[in-house]
Order: sequence, then structure tokens, then C-alpha cells
Amino acid sequence: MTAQLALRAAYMEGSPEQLLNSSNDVLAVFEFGRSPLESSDPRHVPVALNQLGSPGQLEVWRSDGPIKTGNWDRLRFAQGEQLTMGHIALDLRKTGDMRESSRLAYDILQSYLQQSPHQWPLKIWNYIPGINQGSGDDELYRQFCLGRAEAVLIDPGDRPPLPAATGIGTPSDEPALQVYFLAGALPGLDVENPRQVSAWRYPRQYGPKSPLFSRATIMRMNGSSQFLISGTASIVGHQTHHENQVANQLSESLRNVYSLLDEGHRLMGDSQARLDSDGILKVYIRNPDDYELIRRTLEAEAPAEIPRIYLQGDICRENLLTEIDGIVSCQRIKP
Ligand code: 3EB
Repeated sequence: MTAQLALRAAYMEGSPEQLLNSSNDVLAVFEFGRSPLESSDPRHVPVALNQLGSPGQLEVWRSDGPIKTGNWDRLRFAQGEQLTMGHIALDLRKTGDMRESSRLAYDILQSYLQQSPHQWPLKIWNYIPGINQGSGDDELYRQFCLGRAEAVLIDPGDRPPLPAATGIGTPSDEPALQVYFLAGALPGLDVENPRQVSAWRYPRQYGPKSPLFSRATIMRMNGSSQFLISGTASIVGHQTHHENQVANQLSESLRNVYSLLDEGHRLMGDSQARLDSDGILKVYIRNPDDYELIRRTLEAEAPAEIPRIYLQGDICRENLLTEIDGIVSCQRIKP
């Protein structure tokens, strides 16, 4: 018998209200193409990225309840028995520049987690308006990384558990910086990618403060394991590969995903993650014109059974055209 997954993530059609009321185990409903400032319920998380292809899909997270919801400072949360989802949307017209807003978002996130029974962030999604605006170290993504590093009181050199993360750009006229997360009572098992330099070790050329995230975390909970995959792009070592070649960038991103899953298998020994119907993938695409090519490439190179959506979003380096993240489940391997 296989244990029920701790986090049941799926793409569904319907209205957010309908899905929020469909059962008592809903931790979050993500609605794409809307400003995060329009959240109607603590479990309703609008995301300012337009969906490409077949719009109208909502991402639904379910977990064992009862689910308690509430507000804490500017953070809204839904807390189940084993997992908590929390989200913050800061209106950049009121909170100051990107560096200050990022620091504030992470200050709020940390002070919330400190008093929560689920203290460990397992994965954090960062959706950043105008991510590539500004040049050199003034680029908004680099400023975001600076603010995050100022708030996060950890030295990655000590090898503390780091959450997995995604960092993607929303339209430059979107008013809100959005940060949302999944947290649990125990830290995840960090997975780094042998094909890539760890992000926290990136050389100075990418910015004054390195991004703080692990390439993936494995969450182990009531007999099941799930792999939370960070935003994965066409980066080998620390360098962008296949500049201006979007299909090749997607293939390289997938090679990085498979490499991460293999590394996870090596670390777990008796368990292996697979891209199957228990998982989900999100594919971020900078130029909407690339959608068809990306879709066909993914169909050729990833199992058909894993649900996926395509979102129009900017990637944190100007020369990256696409990125993938996802949540996939792990199967125990019989001895
Ligand atoms: C990369 O591999 C691509 O700043 O939180 C991926 C995942 C990326 C998370 C973040 C950035 C972040 O460096 C960019």
C-alpha cells in the first residue's frame, strides 16, 4: 500500500471559490494572470503570470487538515496538520525599492516561521516585477537577492538546510512583489546538482549577494517522499548554455532536472523520484512566441503523464529564455 502524499498538487479547472469550497483539505489555490494584491481568502494566491496554451488552469494544493487559516502581519497562511502554505504580497509603490521590499518580505516570512509549528521552509517561490530592469548590480533581480541576503540570517558556508526556490519575473507594471512558501516541521533534505555550481557559490559576476536556495529539497513525511524542484534553467557549472536557442535551453534544463532526480536517488538510496501523474511541472517562457516549440520539445523529452502548465515569465538572467520547476513524488524501490 502506498501512503497518501503529504502534498497533493494538481492543475484543475473551475473558479477559485468553487475549488476553495470543494473539500476541507485545500491548502492553496493558485490563480494565474492576476495581481497577488487581489487575494480573496488566505488560501487564494493570485500570481501575476499569464498562462500560455490552455488558460484557466488553477493549481490546487491539498494536505491533511483540519486547515487553519489566518493573517500574520502582511502574510496570509493556511496551516494543515503537517504543512503550512504562506504568502506575502508587498505593494512596491508603498514599501520602497526592491532591496528594501525583499528584505521586508523575508523579515515577515522569518518572523512568521519562528512562531509556527512548521518552522522550516521547504520551498519558496519569488515573483518579482520587472526582474531584469536596471543594469549591472542595479538590476532588480540582484537587488532582490541583496535584500533577501540581508534578511536571511544564515551563512550558507555553514551548510544549513536551505529551501528550494523559484525566482521569476512578472510584468514591470505589476505593483506587487510576491513571495509564497511551503513549510513543514522538519527541514527538507537538500539536493544540489552535480552538473551545476551551487547557487550560493555563484561567482561575483552574477551580483553582490548570491541567491540563497538549494537546487531541490526532499520532503519526507508520513511514509511518503516528495521532491520540490527549484527553478531549473540552462545553466551548466555557473554559465548559461545555448544562448538564443530556446529548445536547446529547455533540453538542458530537463537534463538538469534528471540529474537532480538521480542525485536525490543517490542520497536516499531506497527511493527514487519520477516525473509521473503524481507530480506537476511549471514551465516558464520569456517570449510567448516560443510556446509551441517549448511545448513540442517538452512532449518529446518528458513523460506524457506528468501534468504541466506554461506561464509567461521573465527569467533571472537576461540570456535565459525558459525555466522549469516542479513537485514530484518518490517511489520506494523494493530491495
Ligand atoms: C539559477 O539557476 C536560475 O533567486 O530564488 C532559480 C531558482 C533561479 C531560484 C532565486 C533563482 C532563484 O540561478 C535562477
